[in-house]
Amino acid sequence: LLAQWGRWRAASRAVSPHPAAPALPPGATGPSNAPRRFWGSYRPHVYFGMKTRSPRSVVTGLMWLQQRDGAELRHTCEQSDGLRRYGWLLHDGERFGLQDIHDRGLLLRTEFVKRPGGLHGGDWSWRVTGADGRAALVSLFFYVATDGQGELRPQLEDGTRLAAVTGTSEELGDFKIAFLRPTADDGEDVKYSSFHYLDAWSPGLHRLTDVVRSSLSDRFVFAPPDGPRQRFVAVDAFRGLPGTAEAPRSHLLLHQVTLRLPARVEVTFESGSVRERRAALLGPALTAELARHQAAFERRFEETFGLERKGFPPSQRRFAQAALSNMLGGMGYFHGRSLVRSPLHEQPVPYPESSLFTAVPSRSFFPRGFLWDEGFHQLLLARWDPELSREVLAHWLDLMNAEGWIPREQILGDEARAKVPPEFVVQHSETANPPTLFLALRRLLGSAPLPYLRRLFPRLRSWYEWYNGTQAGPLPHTFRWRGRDADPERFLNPKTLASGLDDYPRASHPSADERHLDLRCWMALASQVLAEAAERLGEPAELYRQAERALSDNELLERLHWAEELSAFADFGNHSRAVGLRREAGRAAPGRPPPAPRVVRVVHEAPRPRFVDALGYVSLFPLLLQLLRPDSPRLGAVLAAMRDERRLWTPFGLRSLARDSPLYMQRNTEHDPPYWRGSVWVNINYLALRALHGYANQPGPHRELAARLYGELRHNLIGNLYRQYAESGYLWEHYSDSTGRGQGSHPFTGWSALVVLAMAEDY
Ligand code: 6A9
Repeated sequence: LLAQWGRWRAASRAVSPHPAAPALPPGATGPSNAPRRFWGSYRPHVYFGMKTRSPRSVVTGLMWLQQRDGAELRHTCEQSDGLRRYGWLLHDGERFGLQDIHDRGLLLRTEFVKRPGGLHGGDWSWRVTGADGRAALVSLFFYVATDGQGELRPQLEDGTRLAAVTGTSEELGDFKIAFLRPTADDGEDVKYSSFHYLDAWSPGLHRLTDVVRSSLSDRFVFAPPDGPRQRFVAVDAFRGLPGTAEAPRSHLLLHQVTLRLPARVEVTFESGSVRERRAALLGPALTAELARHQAAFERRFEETFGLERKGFPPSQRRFAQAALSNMLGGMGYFHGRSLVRSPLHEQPVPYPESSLFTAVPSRSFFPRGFLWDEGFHQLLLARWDPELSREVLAHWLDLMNAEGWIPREQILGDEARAKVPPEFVVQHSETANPPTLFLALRRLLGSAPLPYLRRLFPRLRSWYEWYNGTQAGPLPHTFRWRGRDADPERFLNPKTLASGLDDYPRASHPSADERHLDLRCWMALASQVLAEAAERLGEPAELYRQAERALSDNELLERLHWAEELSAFADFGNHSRAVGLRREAGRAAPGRPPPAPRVVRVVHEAPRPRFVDALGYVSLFPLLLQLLRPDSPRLGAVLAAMRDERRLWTPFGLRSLARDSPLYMQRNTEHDPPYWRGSVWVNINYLALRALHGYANQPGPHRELAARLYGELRHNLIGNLYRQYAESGYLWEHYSDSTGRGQGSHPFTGWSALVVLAMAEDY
């Protein structure tokens, strides 16, 4: 019985919240305590939309449709839309933003500006300006939708034009959203436009596109008095979603304007609790507000990063502004439950309901929170707005369970869930991810108010203890990522998703004897930062200092991780240096059709305990996190490997795996192309620059070499990211080590936006 009780208790701890007081006091992010950040563009997965930082927020959004054959309704950011470019060019993370969207011949500019006042986050206005070289017919759809609570009431003009929506909700009180008549640049009404509206219910926000799509009819004719007639598509009656039995949850009111461009449409949100309103935020008043915010942004950008001072030309400064702005404009507010599996659960179980305010790696492909990405994001955002960064950090720490674990990928709510294939949804409660929040915390420590730190501290300590307790390695002062791929026969090298470096080569045969160098270095950093935090708070710090000393002891580091045969630092484990993939005919069962051939791993040399013969990002960790002493006898070899073109050096940045490494650019299965096996990744290159800058500024035998590498690497990285942006319109997830071309998902203004800090030389 006791054993059973113990199991039950352990299982329930996996999905129980951490017992410490939350890092964010209750209500801290609501309209009374943080009115300036209540409304925001916190729906990074749509091209343009806003919501409030509340669990079941009323949302607003934009869709559009070019009225020509084969054109698609645009709404959520999809790579398959093939947009030439889109993203926030200016965004201050709080009050104002400007985005350009290039869709075939169409250019849409979306702008918003907020005006504080009242008790519910104030007012805001939108302006959407469209231009099109071919004066083609375009429809813009503006919508308001509820998410399980609140009430919306359509205000019709002439029975067809949705002129406004009035409403009430738990977080907003009373409000009114007005859709103004389209105007030309000079503010005059456009000559002819056509209006339609939709009033429908959806099973949830994740089905809004479907609801609109299934309400479209092509029976309409655009008939301006002095122009050609044209058939077009508009919302008609909602005919229901085929095959859904889901109960209605979202009330949707949508206003469609169809017109020839150029034209612009403005939308105003007015909060019922704003008592004295000077004038509506519209027309010339809106133009003036937008201009004022734009000027303030430019000034603050220069004060913060000094790129003009450093001599960057305007085009490169705009690139850097866009990188920062799209990270800020990509911030989301998510609410829901993760799905978690612990070793004690047979089935995944729901994690406690939680809210997360976070930046995201990619608005199109990964519009949700990722733990180790966030530490990198906050290196940049902490410079722009330390208070914002502190809030994000606190949100993440409040996701901790009773054991001290934070789930790696945050898929919260129906909209987030709808983007992820089911096999990727479940988070495993033994799986870690690099504790990069410590990286960000170190940047914030100096200016963080003590009461804030004090609230964070118990959680930081538990998090740290969780790593020490669950990711310990086979020997003292070693560490091992848990949760490597379970079925080694399926992969050339079983992946280590926990490390963040997914398919980076590790020991070929996962075992309890592995020692992972990157994790060891991350733990040295964590110990260091935790010690600093403890000292600032007057808490006992000696244990963390001891750990820091042991983990940064260069002799011990060498004994555990220096591979003489590689002349590099490395992982250790049960490893074969000769593995390959082979296509095998499936074994036919009698009387059955022959099964498809499958690819299996073959091991040509028996594995044995040894260092892993991979030279790449992992080998650099003692340098990346500056644990290697400037006078270390190994520093020269590490720098040489970095600078060597047959190994890590490329004209575009450092590649992830040496060109002469056995698994360089090898597929992991027939379906898994190489990922961290050669490409240039910006987060690690940023760490490399930071470290080189550090070594260049300390006395030591390699000081000059470090300075030279620093200059060259910075030049290469910035030059390539800028070139790729200018050519392709995007920042990318990673870059080809042979051509420099952007690869993977885009836009990716998660850690690739660290290029701004590299330009600013802000480490
Ligand atoms: C796949 C498919 C629409 C992989 O940037 C986020 C992470 C990094 O943390 C990690 O280091 N990316 C890197 O190796 C992207 C992970 C995406 C996984 C989800 C689901 C979605 O299909």
